[in-house]
Amino acid sequence: MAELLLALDVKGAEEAIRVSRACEGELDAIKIGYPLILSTGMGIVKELAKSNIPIIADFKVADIPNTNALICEEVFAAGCSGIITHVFCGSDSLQAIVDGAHDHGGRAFAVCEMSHPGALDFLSGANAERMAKMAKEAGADGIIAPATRPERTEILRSIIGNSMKIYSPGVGAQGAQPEDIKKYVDGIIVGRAIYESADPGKAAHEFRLRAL
Ligand code: 3DU
Repeated sequence: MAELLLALDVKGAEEAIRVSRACEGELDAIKIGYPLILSTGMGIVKELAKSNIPIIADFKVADIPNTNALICEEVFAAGCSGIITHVFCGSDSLQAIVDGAHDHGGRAFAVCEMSHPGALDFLSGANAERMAKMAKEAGADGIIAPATRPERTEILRSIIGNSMKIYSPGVGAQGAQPEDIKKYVDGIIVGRAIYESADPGKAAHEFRLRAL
């Protein structure tokens, strides 16, 4: 059984609140990223968190340790309960995110392999496997691995074991189906197939059932 995370990549507070309200009761977490935050500011986090749903900041952080620690301070002060970071900046940068999240009672997730075709240029294969090992060693709470390549996510699962979570984007608009990936992961991440739907609540309900 996999959780359902909504990738709320809409623009503007009004649309974010409309979609999140429509999906209330169907979601395990909301993932926010640059499209929403750049259009609304971080104040939207407290608004979304009013319905007691965890908010995960998908900022794919990729910087030096000090900057990463400063980013964590802002993300968790704003009310997020998780943060997503890149791993390729190295173990010290990754550790700053993991420690920054844990110091604030939050969770840290590491992007190991991405779901789009261009991921095969760098964020896949041996690089992804190495980053999964690094994420485990750093004490990350989980990794991000692709629903579009279940066979790769299965390999990454074998590296990190069952005590870490895997959240998996690529379901819906990018072509993967919940049934392809649910047995390897703890949660599926769905964006456009829910928020662009004429009835986001119904779409979320259907994805939730298919992820069971
Ligand atoms: O394709 P969708 O609209 O379902 O959105 C997928 C979300 O997951 C989106 O926020 C994107 O930035 C994020 N994501 C990936 O799609 C692929 C990754 O490897 C990591 C994050």
